[in-house]
Amino acid sequence: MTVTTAPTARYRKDYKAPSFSIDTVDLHFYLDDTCTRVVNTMQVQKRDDEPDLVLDGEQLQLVQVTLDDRLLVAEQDYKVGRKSLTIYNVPAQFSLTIENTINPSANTALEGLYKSAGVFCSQCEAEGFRRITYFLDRPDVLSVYTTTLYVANKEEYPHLLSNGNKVDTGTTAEGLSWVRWHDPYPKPSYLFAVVAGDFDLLEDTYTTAEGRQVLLQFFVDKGNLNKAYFAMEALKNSMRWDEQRFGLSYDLDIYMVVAVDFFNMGAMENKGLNVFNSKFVLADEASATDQDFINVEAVIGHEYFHNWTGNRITCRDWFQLSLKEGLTVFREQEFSADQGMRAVNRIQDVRIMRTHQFEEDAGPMAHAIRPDIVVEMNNFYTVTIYNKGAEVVRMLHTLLGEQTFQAGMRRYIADNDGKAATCNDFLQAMEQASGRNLNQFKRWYSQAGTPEISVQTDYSRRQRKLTVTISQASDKPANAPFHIPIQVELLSQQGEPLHPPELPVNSVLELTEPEQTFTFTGLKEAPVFAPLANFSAPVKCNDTRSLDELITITRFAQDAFLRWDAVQQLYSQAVHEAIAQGGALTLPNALIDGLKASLTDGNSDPALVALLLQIPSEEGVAAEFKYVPVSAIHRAITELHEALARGLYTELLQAWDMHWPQATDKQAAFSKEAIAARMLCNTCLGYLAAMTDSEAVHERLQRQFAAEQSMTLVFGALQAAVHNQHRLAEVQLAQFANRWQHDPLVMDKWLAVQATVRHASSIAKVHELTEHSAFDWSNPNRVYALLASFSHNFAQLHQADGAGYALLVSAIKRLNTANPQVASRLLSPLLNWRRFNDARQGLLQQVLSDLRNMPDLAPDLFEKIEQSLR
Ligand code: 0A1
Ligand code: ZN
Repeated sequence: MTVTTAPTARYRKDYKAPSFSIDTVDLHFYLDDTCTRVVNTMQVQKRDDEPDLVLDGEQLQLVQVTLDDRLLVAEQDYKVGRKSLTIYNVPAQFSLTIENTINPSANTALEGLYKSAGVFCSQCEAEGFRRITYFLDRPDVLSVYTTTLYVANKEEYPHLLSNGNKVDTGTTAEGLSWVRWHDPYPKPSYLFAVVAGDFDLLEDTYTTAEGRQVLLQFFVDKGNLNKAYFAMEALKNSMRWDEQRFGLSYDLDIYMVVAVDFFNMGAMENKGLNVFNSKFVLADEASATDQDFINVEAVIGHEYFHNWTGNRITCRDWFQLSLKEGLTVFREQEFSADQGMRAVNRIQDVRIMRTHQFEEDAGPMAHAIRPDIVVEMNNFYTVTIYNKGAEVVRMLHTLLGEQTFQAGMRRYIADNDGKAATCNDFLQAMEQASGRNLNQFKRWYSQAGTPEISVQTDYSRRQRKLTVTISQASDKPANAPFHIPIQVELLSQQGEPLHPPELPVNSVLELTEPEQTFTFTGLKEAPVFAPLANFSAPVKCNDTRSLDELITITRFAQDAFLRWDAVQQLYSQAVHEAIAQGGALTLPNALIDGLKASLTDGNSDPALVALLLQIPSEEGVAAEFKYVPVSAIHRAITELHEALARGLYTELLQAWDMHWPQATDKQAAFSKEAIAARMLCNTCLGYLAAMTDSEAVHERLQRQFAAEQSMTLVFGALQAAVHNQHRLAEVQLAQFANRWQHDPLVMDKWLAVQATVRHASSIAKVHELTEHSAFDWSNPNRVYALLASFSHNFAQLHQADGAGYALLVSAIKRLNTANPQVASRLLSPLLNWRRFNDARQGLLQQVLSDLRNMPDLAPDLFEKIEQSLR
């Protein structure tokens, strides 16, 4: 966990196949809070002429080692290092038994086996198994596991779980109860899991297309059963969807999901035994928002889809992480989209890319989706590996089309099932299925950075011809040109879609050169050219389109993303002008009129209208600047919010009133229509609450806050009041806390909403809330809700006096040894100091060097700070 010497980097190019295979693993866990005994028997085979077997192990107390029934002697037969166990001169084939102990209660890093909130739970990805026993803890060593769990007190731990099928139970002569599990599928150690605890259990079954009856089990904290039904439905939907769209069925007779309160990440796809952060399982209407429900469905799907893309076909080494994560995020996104809100989902995914991934790609931790160098693997569970990885898979899908892409998937699975594969194996399958050469496309895997495309159009009325010149440039000078699919729309001035003969049927232009020209003929007037429909590539677009063109696109483009994006361009132009001129922000009348029309016409999808009204975040605008003018951005965004609130006041009220009945319709509670109505009501109220003197607003804020049956509406009202510092804020905050103090997941919302107030008072508030009983330093969800939320409150984090930095840094210091993964997540927003003015640069460099000098600096933090300061 901590370092005294600088941790060393590992390089992708140094990959070497393992010298040994471990065919079977027989594990026995004698569970105990502070001294759990692990007995691990492995059947090992030599693969080359390496004399010694070197196993990974960290923070283990070794008891004894036996090789083929011979008790080994320390120093003579083996050596224990700080992070390894070396067995000298082993035979070609042997059985090795290692006995060691671990302390689950002291494990606050939540990696390996830990005990929290009365539950024993493991987390092995990426390199946590080595904190359980000595092993070849790398994803290309696949073994068949048998696991036996022993407990002294069966009443305290009625559920003893591990991967695969339960094969036997019993009681030892000493009175220990035990349960044995066997997983027939060879797997890497990172997919191993054990859980022991007392839970409520929700059961159901699913029959696969192949006729297999699968028992589905959800284990949740006592009293929470009624909050697990939605997740169960989501699981069954995922299983069905994967059969229908990808032709993939589940392969065991049991699928278990355990919801735990202490977890660093979202969830984990352990074979047959998923472990979930409880916030991605538990949901009911009174305590969870629509977005929470949508997230539950997405994460349940994600972990389920890993069974094929991750578990059956795993990664050869951790540099290939995006092989499973990018592909599985793509599958998860398609699953969510197929549930019915495709356009809304796509726009939300693009927002994540633009605000967070572009930022990461422009900072010191920028890495390709298949990185070349890693110090701490836990630092690479990033928006780049996950979300950009999914965008790269999506580009392949765009280039090949659904049918050919699915043929490529079938090929990939046929060739790699049961193996540890590489990103190149995936690309090779796609090449073979499509007959296309993907050599240039492969650069998306090896080159970091965000390409920027520029578009120039030239129309000749005489020739009735449009000439479009598209060029690409990279923010990383060494990059070679990318293969960029650019889906386009051509519109007449009146907004009709145009299909000149040169436009491919799928409307996708392929940019492969630094600059390329495309011509379109038979056009009797200058058309509007709209590139990057559906955000067909993760690139920036240097936009020089006129106001009129943008307005045409907002009104007539077929693609919802293009319409949304054109409005975003208009917001962005207004913000940039206000910043450049230092003056008041103005919005084009045509934009205001268009928004008024969308708010009041009954035909537009209210969810899309809500998204049109969503202005860029301070962070999003900052990402567009090489040098970030913090206070000017803050001022411009505040003005934009107020200008819309004032300019649209009447229509916002009207829209709220129009959608309120649908938003509160009990019959249609979770229909697409009701969700969309609530989205728009919340968005309207988010603006209206800025009109602090309006009685009409006051009344609606109260009415919506009182809509007890729907957390979406209650929290929407609370957020509107708090973020606008409305006079109702304090009383609503108090009432909300009073109503929900028993439910930590709901109190996380209460913490987060206060940490994201765009006002200088938020720093003192966050500080004060760290002392509140709803907060707990040892629980990652609480830390993320309060401190990670604050770390994205851009202008407050970057307060000129350094108070925001001080707040975050003290939290990072506190978590450095207790939970380095969580500490490392909080650090990211501080790394890009080069993009701020001199005073902030100085402050940031100071806090980073301060952290750098901490005794016992965790490798997770070390890697990021070194990258940032070099
Ligand atoms: N594979 C999981 C994510 C995950 C990664 C690491 C973890 O602990 C360090 C936990 C979960 C997923 O993609 O869902
Ligand atoms: Zn995943």
